[in-house]
Amino acid sequence: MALFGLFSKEKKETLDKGLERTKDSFFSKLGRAVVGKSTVDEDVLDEVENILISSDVGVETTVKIIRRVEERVARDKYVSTDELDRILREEIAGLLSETNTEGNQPDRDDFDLPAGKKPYVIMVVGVNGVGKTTTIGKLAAQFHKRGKKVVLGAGDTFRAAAVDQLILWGNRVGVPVISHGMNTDPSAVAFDAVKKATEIGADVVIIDTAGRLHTKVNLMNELTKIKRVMQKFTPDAPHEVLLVLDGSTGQNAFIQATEFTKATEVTALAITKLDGTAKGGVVIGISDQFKIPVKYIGVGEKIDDLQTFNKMEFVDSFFKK
Ligand SMILES: Nc1nc2c(ncn2[C@@H]2O[C@H](COP(=O)(O)OP(=O)(O)OP(=O)(O)O)[C@@H](O)[C@H]2O)c(=O)[nH]1
Ligand SMILES: [Mg+2]
Repeated sequence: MALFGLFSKEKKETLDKGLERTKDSFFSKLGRAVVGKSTVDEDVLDEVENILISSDVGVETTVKIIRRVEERVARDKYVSTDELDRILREEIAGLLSETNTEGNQPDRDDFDLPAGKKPYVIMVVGVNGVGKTTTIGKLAAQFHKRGKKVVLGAGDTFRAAAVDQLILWGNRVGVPVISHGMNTDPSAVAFDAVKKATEIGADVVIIDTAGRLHTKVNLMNELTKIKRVMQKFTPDAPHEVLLVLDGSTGQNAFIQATEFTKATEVTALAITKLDGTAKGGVVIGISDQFKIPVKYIGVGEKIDDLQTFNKMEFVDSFFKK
């Protein structure tokens, strides 16, 4: 696993810290499951299955993991409980490496933007309170830090505070925010943001959207309209539709991912609030079950607490004691 040496020390430490509660909960349960047992038998496997499910890995992914461990136990005949951590780690890593490979390139530069799309248009969607605006602020900071020119669009015009919050982030990072204020047409904001970004030669424009409308149909219609209006200016926009999910809601994040991906075209996922929750296993399940790559994870409220997601790095941190 020499590749792990490439990850920056700070990134690793932040991730380790962000996953602390999930790990504490998982390993204390696992420890209890093997007390007084020397071999991994049916009972231990049943326990492991329950632990994975209660860690929000999700039933489907848990079943796959257990099946892999079972096959291994059958093959090796005797598997000591001392080896359980290592085996789980290997099987989870193996499983995740078989699913979508994006976000699984350890030598890829973090937060790079695809060439040939300037400005690269990111539209951020998700239900209210999941961390959309915060994620936009953190993303803007990362791009800005790498010398990219960033423009933000205050497309959540549903609440006055939402516009103010984005402007605050813009000021903090030092990037312009296009805003028409509250109760204005979000698609006009998106249009102006893309236009402004093009005029000033910006590299990336990130559009905030409302998570709360009167009905789900309204919300989806609005997202469709924002896209359509932006396309009048930049025909292939948005280049990325980033769905933000709150990891601390566990199974709810799965449900939101399912619903959103059915209703609108989502191209990338961000899973926030992994710090301070024991439900971090949700990332393993979502990363396994959805074809759409988990691109970013939020591990705290601070500006630097957003990371690009790398499956192997995640598993490594998860199983590091
Ligand atoms: N601990 C922690 N808190 C986070 C993270 N990401 C966002 N938050 C917090 O979650 C709360 C909601 O974040 P917002 O960014 O306002 O969420 P939103 O999706 O824009 O919400 P609406 O605008 O109401 O739809 C804020 O208090 C954030 O500080 C994270 O990774 N970790
Ligand atoms: Mg918001």
